[in-house]
Amino acid sequence: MKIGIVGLPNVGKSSLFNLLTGTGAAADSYPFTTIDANRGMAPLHDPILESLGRLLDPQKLTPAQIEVVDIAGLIKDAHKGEGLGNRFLGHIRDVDMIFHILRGFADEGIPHVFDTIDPARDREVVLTEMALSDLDIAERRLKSKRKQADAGDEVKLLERYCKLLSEGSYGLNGSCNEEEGAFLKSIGFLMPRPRIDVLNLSDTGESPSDNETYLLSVSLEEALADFNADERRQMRIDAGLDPRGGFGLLEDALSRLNLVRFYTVKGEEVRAWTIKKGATAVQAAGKIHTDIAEGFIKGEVVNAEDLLAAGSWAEASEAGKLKVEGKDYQINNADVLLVKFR
Ligand SMILES: Nc1nc2c(ncn2[C@@H]2O[C@H](COP(=O)(O)OP(=O)(O)OP(=O)(O)O)[C@@H](O)[C@H]2O)c(=O)[nH]1
Ligand SMILES: [Mg+2]
Repeated sequence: MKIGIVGLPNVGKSSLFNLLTGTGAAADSYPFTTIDANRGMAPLHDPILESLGRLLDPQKLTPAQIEVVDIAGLIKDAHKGEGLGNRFLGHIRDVDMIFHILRGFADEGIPHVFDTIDPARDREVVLTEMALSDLDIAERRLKSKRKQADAGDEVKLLERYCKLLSEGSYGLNGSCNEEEGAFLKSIGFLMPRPRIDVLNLSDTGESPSDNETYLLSVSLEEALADFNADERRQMRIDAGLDPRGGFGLLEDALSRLNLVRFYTVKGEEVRAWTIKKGATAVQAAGKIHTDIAEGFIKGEVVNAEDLLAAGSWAEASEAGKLKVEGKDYQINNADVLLVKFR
């Protein structure tokens, strides 16, 4: 699973990428600092993993990660190729979900492509480019498909989408099922992806009353690095931001991507993984290693919450919380899975 960071130039995309992945991609005060996409892995903050670490005391605690792609800034007419727009839009085809960064911070030293700070206008500009790119694809395809007798369903789907997009309805996620979304993506559509709009604010706290966007200040997050979790939380609240900061954004992304976490304990390592909601024990085993899935005999499963409440494996087992499950067992969020395999 990959998340793409999208937005106008100079809005803080690479700064957010660095914050989430802990890397040092170039972030500078001129537009188009990023041309080639930056790719990195973002570790997922995980209080349950930390608690398992305290209980089991392994040598190594490995959080789950998600891939993040920092894409070059989009500008008006990107869909016509303006500012390498086609190439940059192309990077979006490669991701499963979008963080759309809107600039809410004012700073005279960091030029805005439209000179003024207006996140609602910026949102419209970027989403319009993505929608126009989809409409171009749809119109070209409709021309040929309308002549085909057996393409009626596709024509209907494309027409329905074109109507939504041209009405400026950008929250397309709910308006198609998974299969339709997968088809539209396979022909190059950009919009049928889960998206979170992120407003990158200054740290001085004048947040808009818009509950659709995730309120974050990348510069505040950078300044908070040396504070403890409670202090960080309080300072975000004081600044009118989401109290969870950058990690909360990833947490919301997991839920939008329908991912759950599970844990494995092997030797001296306790490790967190993500997997699609509804996945089975053998699919989870396959994430760990294909050999483990192929030789799968059984899984021993205890939910981390139960294990933590019981205080030890033995007590969890005594309380009947440790269960033996087969290949088809559906993984629940926070399951600890011990696979026996050939
Ligand atoms: N004041 C302030 N400056 C920020 C904030 N976030 C990023 N910046 C600064 O804004 C400038 C642009 O940030 P980048 O992260 O490079 O922005 P970008 O969107 O990746 O820009 P391009 O790659 O050029 O499209 C840098 O000088 C950052 O330090 C913020 O929250 N507040
Ligand atoms: Mg950048």
